[in-house]
Amino acid sequence: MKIQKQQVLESNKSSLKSHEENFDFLANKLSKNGHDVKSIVSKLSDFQVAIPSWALGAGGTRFGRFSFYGEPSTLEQKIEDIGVIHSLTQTAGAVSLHIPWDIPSDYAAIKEKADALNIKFDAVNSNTFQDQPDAAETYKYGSLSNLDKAVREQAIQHNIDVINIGDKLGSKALTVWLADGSCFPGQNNFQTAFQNTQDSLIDIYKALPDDWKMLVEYKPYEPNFYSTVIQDWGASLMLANGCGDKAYTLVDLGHHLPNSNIEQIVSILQLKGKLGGFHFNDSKYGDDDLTVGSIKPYALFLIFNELVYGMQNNPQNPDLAWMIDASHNVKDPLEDLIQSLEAIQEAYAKALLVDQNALKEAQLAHDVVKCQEILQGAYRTDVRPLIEKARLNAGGVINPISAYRSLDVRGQLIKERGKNTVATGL
Ligand code: LRH
Ligand code: MN
Ligand code: MN
Repeated sequence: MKIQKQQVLESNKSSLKSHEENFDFLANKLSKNGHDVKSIVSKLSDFQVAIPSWALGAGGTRFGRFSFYGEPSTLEQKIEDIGVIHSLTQTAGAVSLHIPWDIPSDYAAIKEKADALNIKFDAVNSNTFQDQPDAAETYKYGSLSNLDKAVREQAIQHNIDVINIGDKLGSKALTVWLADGSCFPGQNNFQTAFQNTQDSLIDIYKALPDDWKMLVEYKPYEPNFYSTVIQDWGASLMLANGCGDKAYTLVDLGHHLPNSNIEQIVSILQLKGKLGGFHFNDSKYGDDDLTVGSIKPYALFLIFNELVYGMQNNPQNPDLAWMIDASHNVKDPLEDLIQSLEAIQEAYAKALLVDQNALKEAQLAHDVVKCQEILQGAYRTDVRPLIEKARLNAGGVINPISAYRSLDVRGQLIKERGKNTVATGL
């Protein structure tokens, strides 16, 4: 399944006029208020988010999984699906692979396929949270933190193998997320587990090519429910600092205890030049991995407000690896990803509307009401015409969900792949 240019043009025909009217109205208003609309639209067009290979099939929970049919079962098919999303949205120009779920059998063929669809290989993810069928050692009691040297060595070697796989594809970052921790008090010595993890990460870091980054992801709980070795940004930052300049903290929106001030976390990490990557999702309770912006869109906007501030004011922080880390049971996964991309673009566009100079002045005057007015004024703006324009300029469709439906993408995928497909991964 490949979306043709002609289909994109066809799909835009009916809504072009009303889009132009809405855009002109908004652009006029924003320009009068001093905004550079052209630059905002071009920033939106440039913004690309990686799609993880595990989000293209129905996710499921440990209680059950309900297939959506026509799901991809090979890496080629996963890249084709991302190609569909990218053709419509022009925002999903990258894939993030999880090894060993997605080891390419033919590197040249995979690269060629991705190139043809304009898809880059973003960060590669290692997996030491599951035992592999042919593995000599088990990760039941941890991987990089394990008390057993042989287990640590196996986990270190796996991460080095992942770097080598990513290198062949053009990836430039390794994301390490560990399930390591304990389920009961006394099970682990916290200091030993942390020190082992640091030493193991340093061994992996030594194998990192010069132009690569290592992204250390944190998460407070699950699958371990008493302690997790890399439980928060502080632990991640300490480990990254212990490795060196190419190691950074990765923030996953779902990996915080309730009510954590995530915007403050990303802000301070950028100040220190140590925010390396970002996993988008939304949640009501824990690491729910729900569609981005579906539960707390204002929180997402506040986070983007800090990210935009950081992108404009913190040259010490590198460009970020953006990725959607969502998956669930009840939606067509491709529609869900399109909705997530839309929510990300929306929060980004609104954050670009925050008048940073006015905000600074209001802060200096201790005008708390004005500060809130400035943020909420941006948040309350309906920015969808800007996002539509950004998509149109880049060659995408005005309304990706309705185009996806009117082109009957899922129906085509079922025709091609059959009903009884099972996506590999989570
Ligand atoms: C862990 C996590 C991590 C994994 C992905 C499958 O909860 O967020 O990023 O790689 O889920
Ligand atoms: Mn994640
Ligand atoms: Mn997660």
